[in-house]
Amino acid sequence: TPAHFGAEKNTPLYVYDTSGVYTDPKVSVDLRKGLPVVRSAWIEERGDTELLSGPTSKFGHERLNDPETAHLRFELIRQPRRAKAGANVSQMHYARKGIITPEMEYIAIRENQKMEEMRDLWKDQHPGQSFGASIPDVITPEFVRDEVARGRAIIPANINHPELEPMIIGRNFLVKINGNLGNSAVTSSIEEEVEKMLWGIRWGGDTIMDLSTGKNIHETREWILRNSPVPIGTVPIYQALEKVDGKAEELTWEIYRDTLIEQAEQGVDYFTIHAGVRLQHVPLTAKRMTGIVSRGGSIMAKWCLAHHTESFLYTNFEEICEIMKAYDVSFSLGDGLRPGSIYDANDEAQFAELETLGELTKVAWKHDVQTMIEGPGHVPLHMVKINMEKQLEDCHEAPFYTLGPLTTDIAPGYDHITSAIGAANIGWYGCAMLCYVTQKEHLGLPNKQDVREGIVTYKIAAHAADLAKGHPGAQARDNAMSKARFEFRWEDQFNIGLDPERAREFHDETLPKQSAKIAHFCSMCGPHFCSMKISQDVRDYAAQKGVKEEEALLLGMEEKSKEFLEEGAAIYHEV
Ligand code: IRN
Repeated sequence: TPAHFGAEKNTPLYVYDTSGVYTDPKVSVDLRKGLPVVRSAWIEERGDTELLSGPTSKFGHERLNDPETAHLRFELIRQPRRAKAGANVSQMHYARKGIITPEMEYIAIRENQKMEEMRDLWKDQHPGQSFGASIPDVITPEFVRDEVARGRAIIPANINHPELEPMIIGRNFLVKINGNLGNSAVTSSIEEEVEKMLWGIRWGGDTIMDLSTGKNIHETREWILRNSPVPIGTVPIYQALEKVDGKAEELTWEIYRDTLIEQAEQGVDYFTIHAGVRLQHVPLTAKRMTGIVSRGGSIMAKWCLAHHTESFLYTNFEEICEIMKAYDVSFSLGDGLRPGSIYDANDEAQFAELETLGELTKVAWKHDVQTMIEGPGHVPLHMVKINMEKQLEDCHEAPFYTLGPLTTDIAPGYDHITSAIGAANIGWYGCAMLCYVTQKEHLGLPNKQDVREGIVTYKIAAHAADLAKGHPGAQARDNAMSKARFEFRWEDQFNIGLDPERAREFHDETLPKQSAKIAHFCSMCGPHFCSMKISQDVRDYAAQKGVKEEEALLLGMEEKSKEFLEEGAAIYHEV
């Protein structure tokens, strides 16, 4: 083995952790009181915000006095903040002024993964081959600031979400994943949704979107926000639609605007806003196989057609920016016209909307409002790359955030896989965040187990993309795992993996005894055919005889293997 991989040298492996304090055995969180407000001092010391006079917004205040929802109320009422008159509190605003915020410093520490060391190791094994280009060896706070200032990365961090552990979304950082949850009119309760959020971050969700559409949307969101260390995103048009009893044509700008303020005061970190669905785009979907499949997109298309007028999201975009910068809510410009089938992929409607999103990005940036762009959907593999290229060009390198994409339509029940294939590819090409799709997609609301399966599946896609992009830190975990595998350190293999519980469970299915945890084989090949074991024995034999590995193979393989087979058989029979 190369010297730096020596058997005794197993330095600790630090992994990026999204689970907050929940996985710290020394801490217990009372879900009715919420997480400690770790970010408060950072927000307050900037001196650019003030507390709102009432306990919460007008709408929130009404809810507080509503006896019908009293039993759902969050125990702790936190007074919301807002930017002082005329102030812009966005991270982008600070970045552009050349100021490094504590959030940026935190992110720089978080994103660093022994990168320099990893790059050296890689060069050792692949002399003369180039490594990832745009990602530096060390992520400095200045690099974070610069990426945010250019609009190439965003830090979703509402000033009313002090429980947040800041993170960054951009293509020169680790690829992130989002997990969706939320009740619908048909099923699920607040407890279940909070539980799903905790579960989602436990397995590695970098952000969580609360897509609740049923009852008690406000209360559900409050519980989720107060207990979430990761950014929370929403689609405010869903709640606005609830306020008009589901009748899209009755929506107004005023109802929508108040919903934005209500959610911004609660602390939502990013909003999906389908402002790219313009009246003129709707006819472009007429020839589609599956029409408009975005929920927000279809609501806005219906409103535009019913009134035969331009979308109020588009016409009021500047005012939306004013709200965003008063709380530092980031835009996630929605892809309301994304394709809903392989047949509709990359059509005129989809790309017309993308161009509008690029135009709106410039408006948002004029206000120093952080912006990312949502993308498809359903796209066959050979059409994935062009999506990334067009997005970079049309949207001026604002981060891309895609839903999969699903690379085929024929596997209901397995859409976490059909989509993770597309996600890994688009992540490799530069997509900054991957929105998970669960195995329940197209079939029903995901439960807890679906959330775990979906998140882990997407962690795989994101990590595969990091490796392919040549992210210098990404390989550390692979190296640690490979080494543990080669050295038959079973416990380490389980723990280094993305889902230790499942790995242990699968291993123990056939070899449950403790003695098998130190055995130099598993039940896949048995003791006779373990290639890793044979290869390691060759190395030991070569070292012992003072010969090269190739010679050792010829010299003593037969004799040695006989010995090991007997030894292995003894263990195998015992277990
Ligand atoms: C991500 C990329 N494109 C869409 N998404 C997510 O899909 C979006 O952020 C939201 O979580 C979900 C549903 O959005 P629609 O159906 O309202 O567009």
